[in-house]
Amino acid sequence: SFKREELMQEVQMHMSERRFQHVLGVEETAVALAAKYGASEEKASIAALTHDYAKERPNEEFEMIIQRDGYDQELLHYGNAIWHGLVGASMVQRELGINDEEILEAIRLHTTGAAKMSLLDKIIYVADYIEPGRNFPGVKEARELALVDLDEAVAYETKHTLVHLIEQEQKIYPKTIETYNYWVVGKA
Ligand code: DGI
Ligand code: FE
Ligand code: FE
Ligand code: FE
Repeated sequence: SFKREELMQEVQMHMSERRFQHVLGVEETAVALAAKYGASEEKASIAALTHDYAKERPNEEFEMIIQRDGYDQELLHYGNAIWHGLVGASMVQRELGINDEEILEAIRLHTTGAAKMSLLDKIIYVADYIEPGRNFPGVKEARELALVDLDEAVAYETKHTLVHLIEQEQKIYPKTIETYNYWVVGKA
């Protein structure tokens, strides 16, 4: 069975104290959402604890893995924001021995979302956005939506993240657009 303390220690060693506190906030939030919406609380805990595991790895390491492991080479035009989940999931698998495909997929999708998301994917995506340490205009509305309708919370987060990225003239990853088209514009 799942050794939470061991996993926490391993994660803590790979990041700043500030980021580790974020991870613990995501875990608390994800487990609560799992209980509310009927997902596995254990999977929510593991996915939350590991979702930002790779966030402090050097760019060179991501670039090496993207070139070595058959990822779309277009990924090289992005950066840590996109790599730490999508590519980071492979580091979680290799280094922490987590082989549960539902958990790995939730880690892969936690930054960009996707049109097709499992309940666990949505929980991690939303928990990352609303954990107690987050403090930005709109977080209160996002927290309220998450308690009422998880899909509405996904849509809210997606729209507001995209607006923010465009205001900053950041490069938009195609998966982020896919998420917006599906969850904000329409599921038809
Ligand atoms: O890792 P966290 O800070 O907890 O949160 P995250 O993984 O959800 O997001 C990391 C960053 O990625 C955040 O600043 C928003 C940004 N992001 C999300 N979608 C895109 C993106 N950045 C770019 N350039 N393009 C995207 O499509
Ligand atoms: Fe992240
Ligand atoms: Fe996020
Ligand atoms: Fe995070």
